[in-house]
Amino acid sequence: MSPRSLVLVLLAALAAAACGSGTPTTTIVPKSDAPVASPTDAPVASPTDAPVATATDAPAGDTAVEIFDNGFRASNLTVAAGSTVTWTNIGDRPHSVRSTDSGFEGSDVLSGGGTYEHTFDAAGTFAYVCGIHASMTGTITVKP
Ligand SMILES: [Cu+2]
Repeated sequence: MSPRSLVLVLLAALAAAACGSGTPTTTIVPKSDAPVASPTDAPVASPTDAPVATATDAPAGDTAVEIFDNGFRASNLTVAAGSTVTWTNIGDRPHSVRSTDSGFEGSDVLSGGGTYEHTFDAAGTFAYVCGIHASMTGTITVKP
């Protein structure tokens, strides 16, 4: 009787081990879904870049920058000399546009819905930052 009990214990242990190894196999299945999500994100990024390229190609004209919580979109914008750039705060928090190197005047604090515009006549690179959130930075590159 004792040897048979040992056999039963061993069989039970093997069965438990089999169940244990089966669980990780089930976990791998959801991981296969992750790569599917990545390709979905890639096409989304491409259309976002497209409008920026279009604005870059525009000879001269108004260009919009969105201020959201918390960042500038597009954060790096290239425009032609003579372009008027308009910043619009689409977020809920107050933000501002402060020239990093005094290259342009900059705005007061803009509450939600507030706008600020500046016409860039001279070519150059104009860095700016939110006067409230130092992590919010942007650059306007003006081409002649
Ligand atoms: Cu801000």
